[in-house]
Amino acid sequence: MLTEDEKWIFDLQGYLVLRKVVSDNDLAIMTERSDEWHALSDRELPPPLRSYEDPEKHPKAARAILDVEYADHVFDRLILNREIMRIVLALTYERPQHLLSALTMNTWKNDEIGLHGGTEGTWHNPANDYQVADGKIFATFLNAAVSLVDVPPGCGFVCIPGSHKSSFRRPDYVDIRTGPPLVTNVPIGAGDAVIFTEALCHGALPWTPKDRPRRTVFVRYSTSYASWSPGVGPKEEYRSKLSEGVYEMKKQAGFQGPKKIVSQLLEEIQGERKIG
Ligand SMILES: O=C(O)CCC(=O)C(=O)O
Repeated sequence: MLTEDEKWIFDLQGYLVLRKVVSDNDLAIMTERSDEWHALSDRELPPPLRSYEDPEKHPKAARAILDVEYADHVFDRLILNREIMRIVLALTYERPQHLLSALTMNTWKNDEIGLHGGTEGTWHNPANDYQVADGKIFATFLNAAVSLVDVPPGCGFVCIPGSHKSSFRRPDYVDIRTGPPLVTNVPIGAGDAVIFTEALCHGALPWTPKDRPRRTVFVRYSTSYASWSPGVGPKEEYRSKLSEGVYEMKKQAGFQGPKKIVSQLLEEIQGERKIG
């Protein structure tokens, strides 16, 4: 499902850039929803939406609104986006679980996001693992950062390419502003996605445009049997708000056989590829 070039790039860098994974129509709906919900306080959000950190208590933190897939089908659809799935299915050996989607807004007033992740001290962590064997890549915790806006150079996602394989402690003087060749900024366009292993050391430069915010949907997946956090899964009381496929994608499952939705996706993606 990954091309040989994509395998080479992902293994070398720890991330891939996917161009135009979201249609203009879905982009417009997501942007409208983002502006609508980010204008509300946490108390006013339609349940089960909530912020990762309450903006009243953490006014400088970029606000991430969680569980948006329960409130608009456009975010449910994004979880099973075929281009993202093509990569996630391959990297999890076809045993994925959707963990969390976060509709995030960064303005010029928000704090930067320091470097975090990386394998320093967490090598052999099964919940955030990275391995290569038999010509295949295996990663147990993935993040697809789908941008709803054009991100200019010097803003947004940064990472240390290759750090997902590092075995040594990062020196304290290396930070988000260190720049190339160590720290790479990945500016992308509206509708593009950066998909990365959370084992990659990454962060974000401050958003500088004052006339518009950065809007991103971070869609996180793990393997369905070695999950990053306990107790994640679909919210049963809101089950009717999800498509059947997303409901199943959110469930924990063993490694013995693929989920029904995974078999369907594989058939569709491989079928599309053959026809294409
Ligand atoms: O804002 C960004 O691009 C970085 C986000 C991040 O660090 C994360 O989702 O783990």
